[in-house]
Amino acid sequence: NQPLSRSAEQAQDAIDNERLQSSIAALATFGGRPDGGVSRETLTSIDLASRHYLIEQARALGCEVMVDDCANLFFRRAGRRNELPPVLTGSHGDTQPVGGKLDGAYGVVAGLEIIAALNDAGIDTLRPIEVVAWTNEEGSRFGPGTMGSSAFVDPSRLAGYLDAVDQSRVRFGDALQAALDSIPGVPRCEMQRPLSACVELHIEQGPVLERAGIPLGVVTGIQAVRWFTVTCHGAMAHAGTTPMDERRDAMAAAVSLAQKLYGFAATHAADQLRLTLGRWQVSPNSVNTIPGQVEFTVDVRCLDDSVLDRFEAFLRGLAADAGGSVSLERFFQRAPTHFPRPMLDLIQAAAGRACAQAGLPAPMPITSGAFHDAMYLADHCPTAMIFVPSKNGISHNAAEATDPHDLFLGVQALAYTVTALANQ
Ligand code: HGY
Ligand code: MN
Ligand code: MN
Ligand code: MN
Repeated sequence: NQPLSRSAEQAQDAIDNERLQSSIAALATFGGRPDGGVSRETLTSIDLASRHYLIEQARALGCEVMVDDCANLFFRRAGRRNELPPVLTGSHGDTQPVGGKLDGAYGVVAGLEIIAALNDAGIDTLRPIEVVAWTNEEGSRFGPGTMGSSAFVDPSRLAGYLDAVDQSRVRFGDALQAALDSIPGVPRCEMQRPLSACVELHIEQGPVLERAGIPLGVVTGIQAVRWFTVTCHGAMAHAGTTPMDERRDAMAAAVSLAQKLYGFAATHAADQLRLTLGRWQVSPNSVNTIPGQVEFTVDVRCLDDSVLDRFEAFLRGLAADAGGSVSLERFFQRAPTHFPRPMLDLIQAAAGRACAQAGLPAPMPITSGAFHDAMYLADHCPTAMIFVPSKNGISHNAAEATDPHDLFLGVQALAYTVTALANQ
């Protein structure tokens, strides 16, 4: 298989680090913040502007551009046998409300850099290669997360997403239609299309690789995740006149419920259960009115799904014991994902070559604490991920950063992997 790995090696060696770093910086200007972070929530006008920019970049590389019903953008480089299912790489284009330059964006830019490198080196591949920018991976503006990739894999999910609303009551379906209308010249493509394989390059967003001093991670899987909305119902009343024992204070109820959930998490620290009560909405949110309603979100994760079953039973028990004053909705649930061994072996070889060439330690296997679009693609085709370290393990924070050389190594590893897969 000399020609196969030969062109994979050529692709790896053709990655241009300077062009890569400047492409990352250019995409980061869309929603760039004074503190160095990026605020580019899904389908905002800033996100739509970044999509126009990516379309221009892809067209300048000779790519065909397509969009599907969930506004997932695909940038396609033809193969010798164009009718064969493509190899897909890329990631999500949206960020957290206060995000960084790399979460998602790095994988999209990496895909375009690989296409530029293949063009430079005059390498053609048997199969087409596609780079995707998924819609709404974060789930921070409209819940749940990974809407684009989950709908691509199972289009029947899209209808259930359309009525999700953001904090200003904008419907996802309306934002989606506006996004599609904003790129009239881009042809529509089918969802659930056959893919021969998918590889996503992403920052680790945690401290493991950095603490181990290892520049690349072979992602073996992704932990389970569930999201809930908990709503505590009380009665608005006057803060000054209402005796403490005559209140139905929704905040008092929410705080006590939250404490019980943190208590559950503390007793399951050994299972590495992770609990985040990230978004709170108080109504009427007035300094001198007893809250009539408090709604908060629950993000709970664990490698072991049975621990999340126990958490959910505990939470539902608390709601049931509250005599109708607590309502609960689960709006995101994903069991653990495991990537297939043959894909892990290929990534180990690809990443291993990049590290060896740089005189750096070999890649290590790592489970992802963050969820990714790849978790749904794994239901659709052979899928895997490559990680680079995050400085101080920080992400979902403006200070998110990765050593530029690690970013370069990651794209080299991805280039080998994608090119090898596109020649199989
Ligand atoms: O929340 C997550 O795990 C992903 O980074 N959106
Ligand atoms: Mn991400
Ligand atoms: Mn994220
Ligand atoms: Mn992701």
